[in-house]
Amino acid sequence: MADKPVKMTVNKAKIAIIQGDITRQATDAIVNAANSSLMGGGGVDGAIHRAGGPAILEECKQIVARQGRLPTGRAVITTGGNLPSRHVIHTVGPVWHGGNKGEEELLESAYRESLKVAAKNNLTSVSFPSVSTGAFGYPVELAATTAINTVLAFLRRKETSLREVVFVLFDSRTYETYAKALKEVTV
Ligand code: AR6
Repeated sequence: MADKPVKMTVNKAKIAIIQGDITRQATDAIVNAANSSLMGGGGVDGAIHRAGGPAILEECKQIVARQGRLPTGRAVITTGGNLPSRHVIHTVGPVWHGGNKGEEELLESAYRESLKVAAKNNLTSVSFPSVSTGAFGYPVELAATTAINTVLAFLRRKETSLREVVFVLFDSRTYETYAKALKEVTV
């Protein structure tokens, strides 16, 4: 099951769900589940900075010097450094506080703003990790539904440069949860 990609087409774009390491993805951009400091961290953030090298952090520092910390739900783009993807889109998902602190809207915003940045830069393909469901504690089932619905709504609303959106899930439980969520919207 885990090696069979789950796919769906919307407008001219394809959505795919795969299990793997996002730092190995060769889409135009990969999305980083960062924090507001943009100074790196653990989880997927740490993996991206390790694999991409110092050029990414350099650009993050310049962004923070220019515009301050990145608010939750927003996104910025940098080089991909040594990664196979040319760019990294850094977004900040919400910390889970039980669900009554605007978490869902903030998670929607993180995905939507990342897609907007990708489209604005004329990118054709972008990969997402499961934003907020690691250190930030967002329940995976809820996050998967919100992530997929937000991407679908964005792609349905208007045609953009985007032709491929890939969710790259690290562990099998997260992969299965996203695959189920995509299959549920298909029917
Ligand atoms: N490829 C794909 N997914 C990955 C990878 C990878 N190489 N490594 C981890 N994941 P997290 P968050 C998955 O904690 O919850 C950082 O310290 C992981 O298994 O990376 O948004 C930041 O600096 C999980 O499913 O991000 C922030 O401070 C998912 O990525 C904070 O953590 C997200 O887990 C952000 O927390």
